[in-house]
Amino acid sequence: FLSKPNELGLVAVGFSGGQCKPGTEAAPMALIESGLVDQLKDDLKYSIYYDGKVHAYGELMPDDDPDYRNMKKPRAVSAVTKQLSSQVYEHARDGRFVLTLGGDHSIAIGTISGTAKAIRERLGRDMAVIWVDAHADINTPETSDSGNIHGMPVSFLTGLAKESEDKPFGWLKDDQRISVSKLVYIGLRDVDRGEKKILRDHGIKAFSMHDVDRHGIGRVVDMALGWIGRDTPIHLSFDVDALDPMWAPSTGTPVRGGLTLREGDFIAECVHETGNLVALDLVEVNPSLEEHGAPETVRAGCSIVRCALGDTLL
Ligand code: B3U
Ligand code: MN
Ligand code: MN
Repeated sequence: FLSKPNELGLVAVGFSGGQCKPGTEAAPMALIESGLVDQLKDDLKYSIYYDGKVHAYGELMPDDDPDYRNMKKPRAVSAVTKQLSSQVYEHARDGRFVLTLGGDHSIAIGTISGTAKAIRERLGRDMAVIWVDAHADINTPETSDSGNIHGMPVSFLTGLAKESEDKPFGWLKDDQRISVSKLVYIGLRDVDRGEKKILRDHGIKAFSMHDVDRHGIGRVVDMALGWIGRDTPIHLSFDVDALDPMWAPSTGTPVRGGLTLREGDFIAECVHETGNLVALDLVEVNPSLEEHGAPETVRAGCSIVRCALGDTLL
């Protein structure tokens, strides 16, 4: 699917408006400063297309951003993700792999809509999404208790939540959406009641930590990839809180009982091995929380990215 398999478009998104805790805007720089880009260039031999900026999208911030349909900061998140969507789209349209460093998980509204559209145009195919997370992030504005949009991106991306043209997220069109049948979760362990109903009602494929315990990560990944099917382009959206707080403590909503770092790396390695990966998001690293654990969390994030991009143990 990648017409230029060694070309990597990098987008650094310093945005934290999809939830209430400041700090995730500092993650892209922390990941880059810890040597990630140099490793992708020097060790994994990618040509990197990067504008050298961490985008904060300050120019897009509305003066006034009242709650709408129970969403917090709807206009800011809508404007940022719309802009990000076209940045990601341009890389993917040109046949590059797209790596997006977040930022909170609301930014996936931008990244996935951008790749979905580009892949449709280039290949006439629907893309699959593997969502690795402690949370399902599939609340609609109405089912969400928190109003935080980072808990809603999947509902907008699948069309479970929609808006009219002139409203926040009204820019999102069908050619930028994904099908619920092409969505697979791994790592879930903190899913709201309303979200459980959505997953059930739509028959969405989800592997919780219970499934990882029962079958082992090897079989879970095989089953997830089997569900997606061969020769389907894959966008991997990796929330660092999928990892146990032991490995990734510096994140907004840590949940105990998560994946080990090796299990996270293994998922990334296997998805790389399919040869079908077209884009990766790494989100929710927050270096200002549990600061003693921030270097560890950043290292874990870098490790996931390297594995997804083809780093091997041997
Ligand atoms: N499901 C809750 C909590 C949450 C979702 N994503 C994160 N936390 N990181 C919500 O706010 O929708
Ligand atoms: Mn998430
Ligand atoms: Mn999460």
